[in-house]
Amino acid sequence: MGFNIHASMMCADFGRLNEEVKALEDAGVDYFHIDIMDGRYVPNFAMSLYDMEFISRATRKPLDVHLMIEHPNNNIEMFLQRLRRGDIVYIHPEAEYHPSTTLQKIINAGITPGIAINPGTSVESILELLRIVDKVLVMSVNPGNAGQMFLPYVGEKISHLLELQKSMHFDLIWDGACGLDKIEKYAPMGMSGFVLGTTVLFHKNKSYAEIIKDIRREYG
Ligand code: S6P
Ligand code: MG
Repeated sequence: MGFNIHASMMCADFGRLNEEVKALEDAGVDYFHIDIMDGRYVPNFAMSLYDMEFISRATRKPLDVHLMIEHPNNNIEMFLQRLRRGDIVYIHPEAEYHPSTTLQKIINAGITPGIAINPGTSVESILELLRIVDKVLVMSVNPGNAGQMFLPYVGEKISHLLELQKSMHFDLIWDGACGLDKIEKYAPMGMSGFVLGTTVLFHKNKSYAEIIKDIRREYG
């Protein structure tokens, strides 16, 4: 089966960010998930360009950068020039007039292109973009915060995307309120990655290494 674990770094302890990165890397996470928020596209501010750059330098693992910003085309170069081949950048199509132009910039920079799909966004409205991207981040909470409740109505859309994935060749990654039940159900169905935040990975009484070892042992 095989799936990737993405650590949601907005949930980490920024007072000891270097140790957090090392502990997560040693625990075996596959990606460092970087939530960038501008206070306009979403009603919150989270990580910055420089947090992203710091983490990129602190690890050899890839980053997946989730841009929750308005009109990323205006300044996407600032992100792209700080990233490496193998890193992923997801944009929100609703935040852009011409999302395909922005995705082309990501591709031209040698970075893996992705889109993030909000709970209220239909697959039909982004169907053409699915032909361009390699990664699709499917949001099961509204974007803007960690620690929210799973929105069950996204279940049907996820099933639809899992079906389309077979003929359109993108990878699906789960973002938001990801619990063990979601990994158990969706990994065997072909979900290729899970963003883990406060629901299972951060602020627990177990170490990152123990949590990730248990997940791999249970779900493959
Ligand atoms: C939400 C953001 C997510 C969260 C993640 C946290 O806007 O895109 O990546 O950081 O969902 O996980 P949890 O388990 O606290 O919901
Ligand atoms: Mg995210």
